[in-house]
Amino acid sequence: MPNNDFPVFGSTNNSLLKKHLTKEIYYSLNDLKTSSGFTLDQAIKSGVVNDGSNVGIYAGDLESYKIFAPIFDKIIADYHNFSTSDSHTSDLTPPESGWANPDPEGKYIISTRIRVGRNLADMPLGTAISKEQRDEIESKVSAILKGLTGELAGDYYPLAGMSEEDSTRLIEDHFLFKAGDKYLEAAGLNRDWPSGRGIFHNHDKTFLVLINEEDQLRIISMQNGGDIFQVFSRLSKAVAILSDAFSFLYNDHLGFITSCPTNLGTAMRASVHIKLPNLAKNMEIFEKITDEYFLQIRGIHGEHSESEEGIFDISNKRRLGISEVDLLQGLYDGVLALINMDKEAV
Ligand code: ADP
Ligand code: IOM
Repeated sequence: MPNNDFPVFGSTNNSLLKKHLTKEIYYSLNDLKTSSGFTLDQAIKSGVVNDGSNVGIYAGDLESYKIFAPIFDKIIADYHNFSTSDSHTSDLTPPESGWANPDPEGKYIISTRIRVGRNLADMPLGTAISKEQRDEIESKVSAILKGLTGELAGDYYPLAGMSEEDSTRLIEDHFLFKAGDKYLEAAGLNRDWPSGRGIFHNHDKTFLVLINEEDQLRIISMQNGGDIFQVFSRLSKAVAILSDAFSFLYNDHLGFITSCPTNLGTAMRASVHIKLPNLAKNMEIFEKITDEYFLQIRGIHGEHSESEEGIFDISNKRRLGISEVDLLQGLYDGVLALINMDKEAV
């Protein structure tokens, strides 16, 4: 319910929400609701109560991006360098030329992971969804996943009623949801926990789908080493199968629609866990290279975590207005530049 009070942000809050939310924008939008009943106060709660937010705003549905456009458009422009007249084109076809492994000797890249987010076209996003709708998604998506064959065949593990043994194993594999994540909690994404949530993974643990986390589907391909092309080819195959089975929320301006505006467009984050011992001692040069290639540095336990033992998570920062294939080319070029710089710094 709108409370008519302009939010008070903490002094350490550096979110894009705090940067762009003016009183004028707030008061022009705070009594509006989308058809799923989603309000501005719900959209911004995560960024207001969590000073560590990078962005701090979530959509409840596609309509949120239109009704609350005065704030979303500013944040989208800032994060993705993308204007209201730009359009998005997706390209998930692995290029015939492929990409060589940027670290053929396996000295730097520990693992590669590419994920995309997807949400169903006829549903509100997870922030505004009802328990019945969430449970329905789980049952439809898990049914398709259980029917996958070949390399993608595997098992589905619902969070509700999960055995101690499965839970321990999934935690050890770093596959389990971040239970109690405060950012998702404040965004309304943990309601009715753990009902409707679960994890599918193939037998080799190189293909995973998280159901009803920040997005309804997080489709993930990952493996040890730096073979970006193989990881992308597997992802592309899985996404094609799921796109035949479901209609996903998409439009020509914003691409694939996701609950967090950082993921709009490709909804893809392609990352390598990489050891750069020499660059780690000179973050100024490190960040100069990552900025040049539009890459983001995260810690090894994901967003909002720190680097450990000189290992970094390097991924594409932009996701909108540029295709999946072009983003991967940028990651490849940037990772190669980082490795070369680390070698020179010896
Ligand atoms: P997102 O799925 O939005 O990219 P996070 O940054 O929170 O989310 O990462 C989710 C999980 O994926 C974390 O546990 C992180 O350690 C793991 N992860 C990310 N990139 C890699 C990678 N290249 N290799 C192995 N694990 C990874
Ligand atoms: N996507 C999301 N988890 N993140 C950008 C949250 C935030 O820090 O604002």
